[in-house]
Amino acid sequence: MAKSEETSSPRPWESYHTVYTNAKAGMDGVDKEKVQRVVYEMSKGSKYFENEERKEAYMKQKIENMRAQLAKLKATDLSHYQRVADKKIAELEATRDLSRTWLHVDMDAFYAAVETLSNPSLKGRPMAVGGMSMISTANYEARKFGIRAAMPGFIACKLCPELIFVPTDFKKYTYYSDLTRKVFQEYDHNFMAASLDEAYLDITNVCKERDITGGEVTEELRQNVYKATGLTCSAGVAPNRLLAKVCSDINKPNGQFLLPNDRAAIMTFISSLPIRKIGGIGKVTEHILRDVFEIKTCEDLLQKSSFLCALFSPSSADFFMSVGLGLGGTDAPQVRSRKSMSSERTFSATKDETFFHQKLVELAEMLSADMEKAGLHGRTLTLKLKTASFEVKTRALTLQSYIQSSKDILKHASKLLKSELPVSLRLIGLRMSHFNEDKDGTLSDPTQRTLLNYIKPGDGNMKLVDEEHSDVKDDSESHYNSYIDPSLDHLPELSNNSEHLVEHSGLDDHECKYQINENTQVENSVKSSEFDAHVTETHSLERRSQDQLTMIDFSDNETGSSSSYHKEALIWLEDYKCSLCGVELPPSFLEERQEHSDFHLAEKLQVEEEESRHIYKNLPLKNRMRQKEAAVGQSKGKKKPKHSPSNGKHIPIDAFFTKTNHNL
Ligand code: DCP
Ligand code: MG
Repeated sequence: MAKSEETSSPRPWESYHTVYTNAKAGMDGVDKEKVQRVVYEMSKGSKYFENEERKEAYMKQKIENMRAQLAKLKATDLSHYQRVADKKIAELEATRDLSRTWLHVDMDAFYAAVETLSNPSLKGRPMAVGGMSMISTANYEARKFGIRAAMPGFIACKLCPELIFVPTDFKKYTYYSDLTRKVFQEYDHNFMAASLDEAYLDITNVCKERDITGGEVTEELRQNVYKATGLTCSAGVAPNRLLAKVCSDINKPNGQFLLPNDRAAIMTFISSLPIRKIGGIGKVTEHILRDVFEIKTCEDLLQKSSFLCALFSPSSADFFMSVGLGLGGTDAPQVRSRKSMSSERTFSATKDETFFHQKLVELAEMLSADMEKAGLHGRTLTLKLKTASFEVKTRALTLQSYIQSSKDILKHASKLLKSELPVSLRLIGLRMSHFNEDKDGTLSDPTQRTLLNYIKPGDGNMKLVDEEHSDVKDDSESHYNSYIDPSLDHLPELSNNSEHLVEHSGLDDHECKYQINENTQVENSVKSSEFDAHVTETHSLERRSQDQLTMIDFSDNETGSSSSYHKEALIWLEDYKCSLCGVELPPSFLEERQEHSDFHLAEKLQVEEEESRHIYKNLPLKNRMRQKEAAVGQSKGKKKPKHSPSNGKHIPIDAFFTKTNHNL
C-alpha cells in the first residue's frame, strides 16, 4: 500500500492485503474487512508492516511496468504472439491425458483435529494449534473468526478472545499421518505423500479392477481413513493432480468432489474457476493478471494468451496456458537417484565449542544412520556453518575412500570445524555426497514412495515428505519436509527463467536481480542475505543433481578445499527451486515465493521457540549463566529495539519478525 493512500483513505486497511486475509476452507462467511482492519491495526508501524508496504509498492511498480509494456505492443506484435500462443496451446492440448483418475486427499484441520481427538473437550470450541508467535492451523470454529494458519497468535486472540491455544506436538501428527498412509497404500501402492496430511493417489487401476467409480473409491477411502484414525478428510477426484487438488478443497470439510475425465466438463469447470484457486497462483500473480490483463478466471488465461506470451517468460506463459486448459500432471513420477544427504541444526547464536561438538555428534549420527539405512557410503563431506552475523560458509573435504560410520563422519567434520574456531555460530550442518550408489541410479530403498523420490527434471511436482524420516527425532523436521505445491505440474524446465524475464517482461538485468532479492528479503525484514536465517532444523535427503547447486547451498569440492558463500541469500536454486525443501517456483511467482518463505519462517519461529527452551533446559548451569550474562551484556550495549506502538495488551508484531533470543 502506498503511503499516500494510507493517509488519504479513511479505511487504509482495505488495501492492506496479507496472507492472513486470504480465505482458506471454512472462511467463506468471514467478516473480511474486520480481519483486514485488525491485522492492519496490530501490525501497523512494525517491520512486518513496512515490509508489506514495500511488497505492495513493488507489486504496483511491476504492474505499472507491465502496463507500459503492454501499451507498447503493436498490432503486428500481438498477431505474432497470438500465433506463438496458438501453437503452444495446440502443443499443450496434444499432451492432454484423460486416461488416469487421480485422487487428492487432504485431512481436515489436521493438527487441530488430532488435538481434539486427544482432548474431546475442545470439540466445537474455537481453537488453534500453535502459540502467540504463529499459528499452525485453526479448527473450523476458529476460522469463522478469520483465524488461519500462519497468522500470529496475538492477532488471532484479538479476532477471537476466547480462542484456545494448543501447543504443537509433531510426534502425534506424524503418528496419525502414518495411519492415514496405511490406508492410502491400500488404494495406490505408490501414492505420493505431499505433506503429513495430504497425498495424491492414482486410483485408475482400483477403479478398473473393482469396476467402481472414482467417487465410490473415494467414499470408501475416506471412511477407512476415519475408521483408522477417527479423523475426517476431504478429497478431490480428477484426471490430473492439479485439478484433483483444486477439487479436494471444494467440499471441505469432510466432503469430496469429482470432476469427470471429460474435456468438456473440465473446460466448463475451468471457465469459472478463479485463478487464485490454483496452487501456484498467489496474491501478486493474481493482482498482476487482474490489473494488467483483466484476467480473473482460468478461462481468461486462454483468452489473453497472446498478452501472456508477449509479457511473461515462456515457462510462465506455458504454465498459465496449461492452467487455462485444465492440464496437470498425470504420469507416475519416476524415481531419481540420490545425490546427497544432509542434516542441519539451527540454534541461538553461541561460541560454546562443547555445544558445537555435541551438535556435530548428533548430526554425524543422524547422517550415518540415514546412509546405513539407504546402504550408501559417501566420499565428500561438507560442513555448513552460519555465523552469528548470518554469513554462511561451507567447508568441504573429499576423501580417498568412502565412509559411512558416525565415527568417521565426526572425525572429519571435527577437523573441518576446528579450522574455523573460534567462531560464533547459529547453525551447523553436515552434508554427504559422492555416494557409491547403484549404477542405475535407483534408490536403495524401494519402499520409499513419497514425492521426494519422484522429482524429475521439468516435472513441477514438489517433493517433500520423506517417509524414512517419519519417525523424526525432531518435531520440526516432519513439517519442514512436508510442503508441497503441485500446482506447477506443467511447468517445463525453468532454469533459464530469469533470462526469459529480462527478455520478455522488459525488466532490465538490475530489476531482475532486484526481483529475486525482493523475494528473499521480505520475509522478516532482515537483509536479503539473511534469508537462510529462517531455516532451522532440516534433515533431508536431497536428490537434486549437483550441477543444479551452482549459486548457493553446499558445493561439492573435488579436493579438500574450502569455499565461502556470501550469496547464500538467494534461496531459489537455479532461480526456481527452494534450497530448503525443493519447491519449484519461477522468479515471476513473487507472491508464492513470499508465502513459501513465510511458511519456512513460521516453522522457524515455532521451532526456534521450542528449541531455545530445550537448549536452555539442557545446558549445564554454568553455560546457562554465561548465556544469560551475554544476553544482559548485549542488551546493555544496545538501544532497545523499536517495536510497533503497543497499548500493552498485545505483543508487538516486531517481536516475532526480528531475530532475538527472547527465550533465553
Ligand atoms: N500447517 C502449518 N503452517 C501452515 C500451513 C499448514 O503448520 N502455514 C500445518 C497445520 C495443518 C497442516 O499443516 O494442520 C495441514 O495443512 P492444511 O493446509 O491442509 O490445513 P489443515 O489441514 O489444518 O486444514 P484444511 O486442510 O481443512 O483446510
Ligand atoms: Mg488439511
